[in-house]
Amino acid sequence: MKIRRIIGATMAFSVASLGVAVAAPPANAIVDTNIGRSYGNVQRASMWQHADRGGAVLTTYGSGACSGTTGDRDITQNSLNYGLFNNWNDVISSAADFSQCDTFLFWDENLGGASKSGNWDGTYGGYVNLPDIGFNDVASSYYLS
Ligand SMILES: [Ca+2]
Ligand SMILES: [Ca+2]
Repeated sequence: MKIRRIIGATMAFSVASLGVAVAAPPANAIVDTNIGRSYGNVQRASMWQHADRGGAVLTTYGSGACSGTTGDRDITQNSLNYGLFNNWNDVISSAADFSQCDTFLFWDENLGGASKSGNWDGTYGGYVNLPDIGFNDVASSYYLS
């Protein structure tokens, strides 16, 4: 009789343990992401999940500095809405550029819709808070020039 009670208590404990198993991160969690590392290790731009460079960061790399003119596109990212970049669509809230690059953000994929651009030079800690310019959590593509 006594042994039966102990076994019963042990089984109950085991079931309770399963009930409080640590949950896996949600599938849509936003994580730090690098783009363009196959081209080189020169940081060209960083974009953050939250304002004031908070949360996860998306960083674009290239083989060297952007060219001195904004008449060309040094790096184009036509969509943040697929594959590796899925979680970054309509997420970016602050941004900074480096290595002579200027950032051009677009509301829609394929550089479509409304856009904002600037030389948000992060070399000495500069950045833009996108809520301040009416562009919070909307960017779906960008290019650097
Ligand atoms: Ca955001
Ligand atoms: Ca968008």
